[in-house]
Amino acid sequence: MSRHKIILDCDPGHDDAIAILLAAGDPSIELLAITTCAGNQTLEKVTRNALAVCAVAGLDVPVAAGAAGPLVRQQLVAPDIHGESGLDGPVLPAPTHAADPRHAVDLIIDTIMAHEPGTVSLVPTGPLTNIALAMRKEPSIIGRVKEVVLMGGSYTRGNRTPAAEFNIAADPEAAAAVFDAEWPVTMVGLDLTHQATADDDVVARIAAIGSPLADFVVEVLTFFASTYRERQGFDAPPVHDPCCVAAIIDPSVMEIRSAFVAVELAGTWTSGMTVTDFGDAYGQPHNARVATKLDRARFWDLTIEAIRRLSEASATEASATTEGTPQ
Ligand code: PIR
Ligand code: CA
Repeated sequence: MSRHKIILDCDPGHDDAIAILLAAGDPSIELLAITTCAGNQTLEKVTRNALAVCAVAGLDVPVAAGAAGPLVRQQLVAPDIHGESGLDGPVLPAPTHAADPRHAVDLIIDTIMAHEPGTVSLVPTGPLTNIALAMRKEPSIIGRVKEVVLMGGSYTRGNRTPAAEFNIAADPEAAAAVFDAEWPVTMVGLDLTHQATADDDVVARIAAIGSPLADFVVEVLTFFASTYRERQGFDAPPVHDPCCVAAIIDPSVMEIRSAFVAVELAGTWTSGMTVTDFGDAYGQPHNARVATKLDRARFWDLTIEAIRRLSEASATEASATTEGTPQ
């Protein structure tokens, strides 16, 4: 069976880091490229973090830096949750490879064009700036992408404001363009991702893998837990971004309903809200699939198994290198 080809457009970010690991470690996914967008922290920081995650996990996937800020608005960052580096907690290793020289928008377009139509999925887990720019630069990607499975929005309440989730609030104009385009969009919003909590049991299962990568993930989750506890009053942190990857690996991991989603651009207090009509109140055709309920046990099984597989792969590589080196 051929693997699901994905491009992960992210702003690492603790949960983005776990999304990279799930995408790289699950056997049913082919991670074609990682692109970065300013979001949780500045472009420079999130790109460095993406390269550091690749180094810890022993990944050789092209990483390209993209938009340094939103299309229209003032930049938002989230140091309250992700720290000054954007990935506070673990010691970040030096990158083992350089970023791809292309702009993220070009890497996205080139990667989509290099594969058969209908085979590449876009998985954005940060503000949608790069995706909107790529659509405008090469509109034919809209008909060529298999689907867009994005982390962002919510149909109940936001986290950046009472109305808006961070990724959409950070670049609402880009989000509006992505929802308006004629491609299949799945909104994996806070209503779903707040069910993906990393409680003590999850952290203990990861720690039990007993590898440098697992230790790194434990440090990532421990820091994320501390800020989510202090700033948001959560008992356990919701690990948002890998939920999108899980939805591609196994669609039965979440329940999904069709809806009309509009991104509020003009609201005085509601800018960036994803107004979601599951029915026909606005008389608009449904333009999105909206995730509602997570099979939490299955989600963590997939994620923990991916970390285990990556740990084994890098252990095998390390011992091959040691054996090949005269002592
Ligand atoms: C998480 C994020 C931003 C702000 C807060 N408070 C919490 C990041 C995550 O990386 C995720 O992609 C999304 N934005 C959740 O809002
Ligand atoms: Ca993110």
